[in-house]
Amino acid sequence: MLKLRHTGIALIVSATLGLSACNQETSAENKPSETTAAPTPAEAKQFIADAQKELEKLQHPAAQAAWAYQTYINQDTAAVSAYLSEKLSSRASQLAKEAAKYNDVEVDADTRRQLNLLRNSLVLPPPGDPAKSERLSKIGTEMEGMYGAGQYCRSEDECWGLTKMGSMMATERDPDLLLEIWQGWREVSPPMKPLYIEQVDIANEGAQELGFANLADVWRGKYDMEAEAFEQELDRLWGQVEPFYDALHCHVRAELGEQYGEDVVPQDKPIPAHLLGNMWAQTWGNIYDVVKPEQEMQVADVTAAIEASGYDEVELVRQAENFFSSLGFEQLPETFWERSQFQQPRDRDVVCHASAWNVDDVDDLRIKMCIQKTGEEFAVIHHELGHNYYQRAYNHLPLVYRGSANDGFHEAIGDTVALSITPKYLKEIGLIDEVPDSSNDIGMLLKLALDKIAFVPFGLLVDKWRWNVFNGKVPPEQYNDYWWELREKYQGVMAPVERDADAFDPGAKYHIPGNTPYSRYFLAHLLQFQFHRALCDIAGDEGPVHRCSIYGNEKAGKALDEMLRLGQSKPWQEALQILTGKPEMDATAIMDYFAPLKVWLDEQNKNRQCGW
Ligand code: X8Z
Ligand code: ZN
Repeated sequence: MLKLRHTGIALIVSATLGLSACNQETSAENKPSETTAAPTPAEAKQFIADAQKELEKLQHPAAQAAWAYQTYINQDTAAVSAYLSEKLSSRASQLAKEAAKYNDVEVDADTRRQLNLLRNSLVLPPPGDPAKSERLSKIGTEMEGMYGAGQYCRSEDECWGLTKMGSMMATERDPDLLLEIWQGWREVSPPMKPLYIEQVDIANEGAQELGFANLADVWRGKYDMEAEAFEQELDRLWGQVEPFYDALHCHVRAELGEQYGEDVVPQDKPIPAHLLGNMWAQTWGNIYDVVKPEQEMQVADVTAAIEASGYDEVELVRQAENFFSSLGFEQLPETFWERSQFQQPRDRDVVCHASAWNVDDVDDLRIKMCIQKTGEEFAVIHHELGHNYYQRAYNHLPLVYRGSANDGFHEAIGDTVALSITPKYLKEIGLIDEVPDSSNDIGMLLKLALDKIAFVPFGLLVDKWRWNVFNGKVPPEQYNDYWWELREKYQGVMAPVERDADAFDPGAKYHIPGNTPYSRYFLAHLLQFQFHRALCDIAGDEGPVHRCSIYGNEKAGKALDEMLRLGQSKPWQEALQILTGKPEMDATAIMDYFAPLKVWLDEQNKNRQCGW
């Protein structure tokens, strides 16, 4: 699949890459000749092979241009990137339409899977009309640039970018300052709203030309099951996690009430979104100090350990590479070190949001980050490398199979490895001196749950918002209200101040202007615990799963690689079965991992009024 963006998952074209201009004449040359006879299975096979060959050629320059743009945002890189991405996606869309010609041909299962994947491969399918296709590509590129270059100016000579504001959200505790930053960053998105509305219209038209009801059906149709069934599956999984989330929310709200006063944090309402240590209130680990147990607990402070070690950004990435090497994965190529962006450049705008790329779809692996030397970002480095190792593991497959089993798998691999960054591992690599004994486990579990369990409802609601925007149930005048309705309903988080009529708060989250589907992260947060449990079993670890590290275990590495190598060639259920022995996604793994914490939370919450 084409991997233009982070995970490279999105086949043909990543979202923002739109496309262009293969006009009708050009495409006619490539169309199979019109014959009256029904096409044969052999012709179907030839078609899908040729289609992939052609798209492979188009995607490399498009990915190079997208990389140039995202690491140096200016009008020229924007124009070239939009142009090449349009070439790619318009051709992919034409080929997807042509594939319909083989709908009734009796082909083997593998050919059928490839034809289906081609039809479903675009994130934003462009319509056949070249003007609309071009416009779609330009809009995507423009919104990405608006986000990347976004900043908040609190005065004429003091402007802050997202990196700075993100770290202030994590560490500042003055509620007025936090509110200023929270509101300030959201000034970046109102100008995106007209573009977003237009984009939804055009991409829906493209989806309809491919035979889908709308774009929501394209997005929900990538999971080897019916779109409706997929949505129900997400709700089922959320139902497994919800009681735990409610307990965590209850404890956190009570402690925030103590910290800031109950007039700032009312105890019967959702939590104001600016107090949770993260710009989007999606992970809460940064406020561990506010909500930690009263009883003194030793919890490894990875940020402090990194600071003490003196590691620079590259050394942190080397350390993460070393983990994968210890599992038996081949080292990253020299070009990875030469071409990646590890630090935010001083002299130009870039898209800082972390991503992993395989630019030539073979071995031109890179990450693009603006690394902060914190424990949180150390985990993100592993997350990104997980994408790179996955991309390399499936690079031998036909183009449409170069993706993960489902997109949640891609997002889960690096996180799975990062679950093995245990105190024992940190000691092994010399970052800490002592492994805290198990009487400290509740502290460790609480810190991690603030990231992993707190994230789950956010991971769910982002695409619930988008699906209902795409299918027209939520019209533009309700975009922002509906966003906050979902935030309150699922997360129990509310806007700290009334929102302006022109606010477009979803646009202040990267994946909305970046058009990166988000259900993948919801799935990944559950899958990573399934993978971790399975790998710890394979490694023969007999202790509690939250103390298990697979560092250095080649047997576990081999089992992981076996799944990665399948790419998207088989339904995800099969890939999951290969690693875990079961074909179902299942939240009991994350629940079991944090089980001791649930007992502790219930005890803390005994005399509290929970809920909102
Ligand atoms: O976007 C990402 C990765 C790149 S695929 C850094 N994540 C989501 C986010 O930041 O919102 C990882 C977890 C959720
Ligand atoms: Zn990712």
